[in-house]
Amino acid sequence: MRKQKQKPTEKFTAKTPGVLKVNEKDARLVMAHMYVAFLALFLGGAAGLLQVLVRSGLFELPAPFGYYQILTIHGVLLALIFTTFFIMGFQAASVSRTSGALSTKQRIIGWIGFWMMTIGTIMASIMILTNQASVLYTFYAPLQAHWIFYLGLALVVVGSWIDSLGHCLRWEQWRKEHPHQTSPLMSYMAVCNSLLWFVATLGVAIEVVFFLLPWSLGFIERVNVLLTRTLFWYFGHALVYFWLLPAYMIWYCVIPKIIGGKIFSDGLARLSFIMFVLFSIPVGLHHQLTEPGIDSFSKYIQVVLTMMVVIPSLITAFSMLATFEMRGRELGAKGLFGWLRKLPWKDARFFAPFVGMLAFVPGGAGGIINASFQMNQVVHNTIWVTGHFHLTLATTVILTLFGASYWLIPHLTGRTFTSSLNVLGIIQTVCWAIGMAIMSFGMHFEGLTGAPRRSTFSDYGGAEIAKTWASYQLAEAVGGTFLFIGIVLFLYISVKLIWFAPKGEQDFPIAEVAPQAERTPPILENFKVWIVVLTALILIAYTFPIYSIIENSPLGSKGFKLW
Ligand code: HAS
Repeated sequence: MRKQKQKPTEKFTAKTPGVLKVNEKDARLVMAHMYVAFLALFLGGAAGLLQVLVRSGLFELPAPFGYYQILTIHGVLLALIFTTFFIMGFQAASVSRTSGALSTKQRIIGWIGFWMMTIGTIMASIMILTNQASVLYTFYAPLQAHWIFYLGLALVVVGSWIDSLGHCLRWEQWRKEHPHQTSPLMSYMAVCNSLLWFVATLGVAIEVVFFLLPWSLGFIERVNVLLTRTLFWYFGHALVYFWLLPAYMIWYCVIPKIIGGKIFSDGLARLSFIMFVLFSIPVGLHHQLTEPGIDSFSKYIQVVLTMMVVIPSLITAFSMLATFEMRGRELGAKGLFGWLRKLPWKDARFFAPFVGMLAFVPGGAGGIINASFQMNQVVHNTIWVTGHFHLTLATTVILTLFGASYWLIPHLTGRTFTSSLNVLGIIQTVCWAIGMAIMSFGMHFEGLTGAPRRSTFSDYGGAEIAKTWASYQLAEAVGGTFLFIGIVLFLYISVKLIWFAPKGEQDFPIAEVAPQAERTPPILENFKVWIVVLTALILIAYTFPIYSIIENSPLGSKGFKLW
């Protein structure tokens, strides 16, 4: 019992001189991103709580607030703003820690990106709060928002390009300083994610700049709805991997260190990241499988490519299990699953991401169901899909980012993750797991009975089936309440780690590669090759559908016409 009360993070805390730390000026840049991210998490989480209560009929929003307005706040602040700010900050910290401090120029680039994103966020948020942009996080036409909302989002995207440019430049500088050497894995992964982000956001940038913005300003009378949706989903599915890859960075590079082990294979980790770069983007049509106006063959090609993007996740599952097993056997584990007992269950920095990994088993399986062409017809636009992304994004990714915050924040603020905060971190994770199990599984089952997503109890009128849905929605409200408590707990721990925890040194754990791992093939670092392959895949997947959407739309019926 006494043993259990030991400070769980003590043995991992780097007290030795010469430990690689994130540079102080870089730390300030990273923390600026974190402040905005955490504020967005609080407001978006509060909107989420209101939403489950309204959906279940337990609460009525006071005028002038509306359900779609609250849903937009929830989606935009959590799915777009919290994630982008956290990821940009996390990438800057990872590059600074593994490639070395950012140069003054690179840091200034980071600050410019940060301020552009922040101004954009304020603009978009004001429009949502004043009910002039209740268009949900997907902002599909023909729903129209105030032009300031679109401009704000455009600033967030361009700001993130500038921000991540700094990360890529630092990696490039490292390569020049260390010719013929394999670059640090974590920096390489940050570059992959930045490349994926840049290519993916081109779709949404075209949608906003050439269509939604001129339309909301009254410069053009109407937009081609199918075209704008297709441009959105060109971006939208890669967006989910932009969220996932930072979690994978933590799984591959940090978790092995926390458990006292080694990275199973550097080459395999890089291969899985390159596969994400290649296959994340040409798959967006799997969000539009039920939409008329896109031919079945194009949809089929993208369904096949979607199955390709499952492979790097299977590689990751294999690598993680291998890392766990190797470490377990080192500690004397016997039998097929004996290694499970050797993992540091009482360390929140491990426990939270591990629960995230577990959630990805059903979450990933649900994704494969979604992507399975005809099967998509059963679940599309039902609340099953909401259940899917609460398991993947809101559990796998978010719990991993929470777990990472427990060492990242104190590392940056010069404080320590104490044993009492660690206990709170474990409670936070359990609270999240219980809440998500109730809410997300409720959503999956409710979805299978046909319950639509983005609708409230009152929308169903007196429909008989609504009685069945009502009990699921009650369960979802209970789950959502647990989740809100989880957010408050996480923010409490973060506030402690930023301002109040004891001063000290907290390690930014980075594992070494296992000595028996194969040498990393240099081709994996040759981005020129991968950009050519990526361009070819995008052209194969998108040229025909985009051409035919424009040609066959009512706007294009008298010839090839965009507007
Ligand atoms: Fe998805 C809809 C297909 C992954 C997020 N997805 C969404 C939406 C979001 C989202 C936000 O094809 C809704 C968008 C909207 O608003 O309309 N998704 C997939 C597929 C995958 C997938 C094939 N999605 C994600 C991830 C997300 C995410 C990741 C966020 C981070 N998704 C779809 C489709 C739709 C969709 C359709 C449209 C549905 C519709 O009709 O609207 C795959 O990438 C999943 C592959 C994953 C795996 C799991 C591998 C398991 C691992 C865990 C290892 C565990 C360990 C521990 C090591 C195959 C890596 C084990 C320990 C033990 C003791 C066992």
